[in-house]
Amino acid sequence: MRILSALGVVLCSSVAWAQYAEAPVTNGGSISGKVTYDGTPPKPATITITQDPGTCGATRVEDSWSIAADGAVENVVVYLVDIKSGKKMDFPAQPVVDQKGCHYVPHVQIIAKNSELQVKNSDPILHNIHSYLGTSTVINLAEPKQGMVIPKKITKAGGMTLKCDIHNFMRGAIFTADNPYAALTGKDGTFEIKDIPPGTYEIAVFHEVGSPKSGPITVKAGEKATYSAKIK
Ligand SMILES: [Cu+2]
Repeated sequence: MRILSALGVVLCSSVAWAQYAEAPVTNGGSISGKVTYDGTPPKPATITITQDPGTCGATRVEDSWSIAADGAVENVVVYLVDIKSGKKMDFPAQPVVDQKGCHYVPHVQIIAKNSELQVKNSDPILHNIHSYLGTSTVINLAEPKQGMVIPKKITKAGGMTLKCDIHNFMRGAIFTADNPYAALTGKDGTFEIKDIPPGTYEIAVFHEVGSPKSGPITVKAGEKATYSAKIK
């Protein structure tokens, strides 16, 4: 028995080694900053809607970029790539993506790896949500009825883009985090990530259509580090 339990400890710890481990953080640091558009922001196109205009509306302004007058970019995920331990995962246990008025609501969100995403259709028409992690399909669900909710466990980390196979103008994104150090920029392009154990990490940004970007960042105990990125 003793040998078996010792073996169990070895196996478990070798599995856990690769994964994020929760551990108390004392006197952690923070990272805050702002994401802005690099160059002249694109003028969003106005799309004429022919599929289900009664629910979706007759026209739509293309909504992949949300850029303020000063160039601030909303809905950018800023995250630490390589942190192995720290504060508790604190994203919702059952995150929801709703299809409402032919929009993904919320347009972009961060969920925890292995959480059970609740894919909801609030519209009285058929939607077929289709998500891509790079080029591979993760979610592909037809929901023909209003009020349907289908749970889908998301097991791979990274940024997925969302598209609807019925309505080609529907766009959005979901970022699946394997650690809690990820934040979404607000309308003013700013973000803050708190309670980070001191160290040097790789920080990266994900945007549904923008190019990814990353770089090193050093966080000191009890201090505020700054990270600002320009994306396009
Ligand atoms: Cu749709």
